[in-house]
Amino acid sequence: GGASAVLAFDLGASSGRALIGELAEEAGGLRTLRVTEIHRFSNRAIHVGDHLHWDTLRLLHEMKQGIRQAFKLGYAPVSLGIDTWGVDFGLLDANGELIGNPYHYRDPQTEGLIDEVASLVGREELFRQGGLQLMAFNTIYQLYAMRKANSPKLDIAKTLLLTPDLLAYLLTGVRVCEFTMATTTQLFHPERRKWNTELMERLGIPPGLFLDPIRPGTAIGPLTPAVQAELGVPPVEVIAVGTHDTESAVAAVPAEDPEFAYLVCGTWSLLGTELPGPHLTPETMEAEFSNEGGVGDTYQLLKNIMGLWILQECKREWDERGAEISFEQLVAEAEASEPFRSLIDPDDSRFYAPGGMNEKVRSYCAETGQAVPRTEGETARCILESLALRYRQALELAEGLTGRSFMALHMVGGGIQNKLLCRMTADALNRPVHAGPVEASAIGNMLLQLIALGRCADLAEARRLVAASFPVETHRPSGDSRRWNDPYERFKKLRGDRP
Ligand code: LFR
Repeated sequence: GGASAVLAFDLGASSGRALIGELAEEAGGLRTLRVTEIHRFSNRAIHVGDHLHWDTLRLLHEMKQGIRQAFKLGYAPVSLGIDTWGVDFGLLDANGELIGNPYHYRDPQTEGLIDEVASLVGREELFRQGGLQLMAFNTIYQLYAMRKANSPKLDIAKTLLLTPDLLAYLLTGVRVCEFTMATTTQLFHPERRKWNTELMERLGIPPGLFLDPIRPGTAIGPLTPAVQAELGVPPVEVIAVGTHDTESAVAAVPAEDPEFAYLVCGTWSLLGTELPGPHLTPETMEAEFSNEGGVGDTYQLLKNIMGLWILQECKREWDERGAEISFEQLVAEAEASEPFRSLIDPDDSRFYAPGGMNEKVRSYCAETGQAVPRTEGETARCILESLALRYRQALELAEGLTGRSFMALHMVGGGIQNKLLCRMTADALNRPVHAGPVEASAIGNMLLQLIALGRCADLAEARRLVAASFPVETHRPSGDSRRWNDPYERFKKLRGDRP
């Protein structure tokens, strides 16, 4: 019923969606969550001069359409939550106005800055004080790039708001900083659980920009009177959920075993396990794992893997050339192609920037003395097998770091619609893959709203609700997983024994 509906905005790098969640009482007192998508919109990176930006105002507009639609359809949500990708931000001036257009994390401005900042601070220190895999898009490097460019924006900025907090601010007028996103900046000290002001000062990043983090599941405030009037809706409460999409997705993993392994599968692949606190050993740094703050007082020890981005970019090129190959057809052609003909290292830095992806895959294969993919099917097969092998490596690393042994892998997110990838992963790992739910980020977003509203007790109860509400498909290893062993050795050689 309408009284218990919540609205989730889940924004990804290529699209955003608005979904309604409704708690239903089933016979026998069992409660389930019903999810309905009510609005979907594209989100595109926009090149402007030398920079790559997000179209933030467009996103705000589409979110307003989503709110309007929720009421038009009669759901009357009591609250809404927003989750997005990590690391990106907007700056507000002294009058509370947005300064310029937020940068996209794939903007080339941060190229080479990992090494430059490491030479100032030291790699070990950076890891110990930030907890993250050193990735060029981390907020720390974006701000350092702006400082190096003498960006006047940085001089007039009063407040930094990470993307979900920025969008919430544009709807409510209230400025907050939600914890899970704060931990993606590399400027938040995982042990002290405080902003790392010394590090900011060393890099010329103004510490005054950062607000004290609030816990996921905290109410921010109602829609502003102006937004209410514009949309003709009542004062819906905006709640800070686990606003980093990865953390929302992990919250929605329907695992019974608390020491489960997961793979959040979308544009990026995040493979990891849940811990009560950060894991900041030298081995973790060597293995290039991140410690990201999660919901429910957790830390997520995870590896960030390039993910389906490579295939999405190849497909975008094929579409632009008019190849008109559907996703299903592509997967079918991949399946029909020769196995293990060529492999790539999905985390090779050449695959990071948008554009020319087919050529990048071909040149990678040629340079490493392998057969060059000739068709869409062969290219897709190469990418998917390489991802499955990378997942195996990451899972083994996670076991080594934590001493846990994982009997299975939970896969969630849009990427699991690619069943070939799920099956390949089960074979590569020689362990069952439990796939579901697809809408994990949006569901996790709703769960934190339900917790904030007192409709759900805690994370454990929330996960039981997911298990009761959404199907999980188990992909078992096909039986001849051994044929993945030689390719795995080949794959590790390609990576030159890097973790
Ligand atoms: C996934 C994700 C990852 C983050 C990447 C860039 O959508 O949020 O967790 O590393 O996007 O922000």
